Amino acid sequence: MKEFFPGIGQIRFEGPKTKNPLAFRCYNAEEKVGKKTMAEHLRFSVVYWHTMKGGGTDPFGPTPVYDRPWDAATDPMARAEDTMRAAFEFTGKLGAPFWAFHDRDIAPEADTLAESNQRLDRIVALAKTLQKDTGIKLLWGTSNCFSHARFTHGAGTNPDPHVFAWAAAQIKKAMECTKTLGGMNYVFWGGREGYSNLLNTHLKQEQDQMARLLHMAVDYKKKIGFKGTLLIEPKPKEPTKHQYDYDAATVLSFLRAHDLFDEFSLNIEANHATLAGHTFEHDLTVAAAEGRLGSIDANRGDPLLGWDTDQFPTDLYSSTYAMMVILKQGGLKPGGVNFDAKLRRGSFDLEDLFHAHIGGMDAFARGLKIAHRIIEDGQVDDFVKSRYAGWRRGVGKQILSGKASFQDMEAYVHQHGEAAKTSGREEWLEALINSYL
Ligand code: XLS
Ligand code: NI
Ligand code: NI
Repeated sequence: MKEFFPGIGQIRFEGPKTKNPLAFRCYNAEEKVGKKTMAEHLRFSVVYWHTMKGGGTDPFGPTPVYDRPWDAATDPMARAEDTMRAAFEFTGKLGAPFWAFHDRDIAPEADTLAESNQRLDRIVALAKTLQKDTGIKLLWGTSNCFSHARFTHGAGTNPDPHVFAWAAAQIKKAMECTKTLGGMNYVFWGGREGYSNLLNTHLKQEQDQMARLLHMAVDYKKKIGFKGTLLIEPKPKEPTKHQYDYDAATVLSFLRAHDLFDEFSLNIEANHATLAGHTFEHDLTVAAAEGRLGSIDANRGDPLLGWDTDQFPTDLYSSTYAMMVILKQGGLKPGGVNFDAKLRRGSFDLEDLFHAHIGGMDAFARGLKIAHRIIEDGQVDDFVKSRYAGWRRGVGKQILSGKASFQDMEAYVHQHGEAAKTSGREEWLEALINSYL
């Protein structure tokens, strides 16, 4: 069989001292951290769209800069099959246990829905065989309802129900494909589900439409017996000026308002959280606080560039804070750490793909180990626990039980006078985190 990454073998753990750029320094799949192995904690996933289909293009250079050997065939379906084989070769050599795709990444769209679906069936059959041969599993599937011209004004939120029907039909098929491949989750990212100008937009109507689309998805999931988790991936903007699934808090309240709360979890992406003016750990914490953190898209933005740069995650603070939230909720399963990340335009070699994923996996493996130690040592948690101690006794307990009134509070203040000043100890805590790095 044709090899797409000749000269690159299985990537192995060689430890922190290795000089080999094609080896892991920290990620050691079988090594235990607490009760689980690193592989079980992290559940790494490779994305098809950036890793296999990315060309290094940008708005000033729409022609691809990357030459990929799997793009050589002239027939689009032969190219799609080569790409799928290359994806499994790459993911296998990297040692990542999962992958993720959009319908239109794996099979190019044809002139009619029927033909497009036939193309998908052909490629999904190949993917199923490759999954069986390699043991690599599908973390999630999704539908691209944002690239085609018909989706210019949105998919589920389009002013034209004809376009809504297209989105629903595409999602129906993508969910079937995900089920066929044993996918553990199905993701909704609302690419153009938002608006660019309120003057031409009926905001309430569009949000009601979106809720209908999600209800249809829930109904269809139940109808076909798809067992995966439905995930919504918040993002505040880009490509629209304002996206309706702005951030974790917005999506959670949308789900509640539309009677969808029990049916969905969230897929939190680092660069989307920062675009929303939050930190990654903020949105993870908001989702986890409601028991709704399902999976993560691991990447990072660039503070000097104001868009979704989707760079590979290499920041140890960020991976440590993220893993603290994830460990405290008992892991991500059936979700995982999905590298929704791309190479920079100038990183066009095939090796760059390995370097990038290895770097991201090592950053999360280190984050995992550091977070585990921070939690085991307990100093941070003890501090937080003691900070809120007043709520576990006396008047605090009474307030939380719902038994206290404004009059009781007034009487309490009359009796106890001024409250004591207590330091929040932020500088000590930040220095403490550094001592674990
Ligand atoms: C784009 C999103 C997208 C989703 C899947 O910004 O991150 O890649 O993860 O549609
Ligand atoms: Ni993104
Ligand atoms: Ni994403």
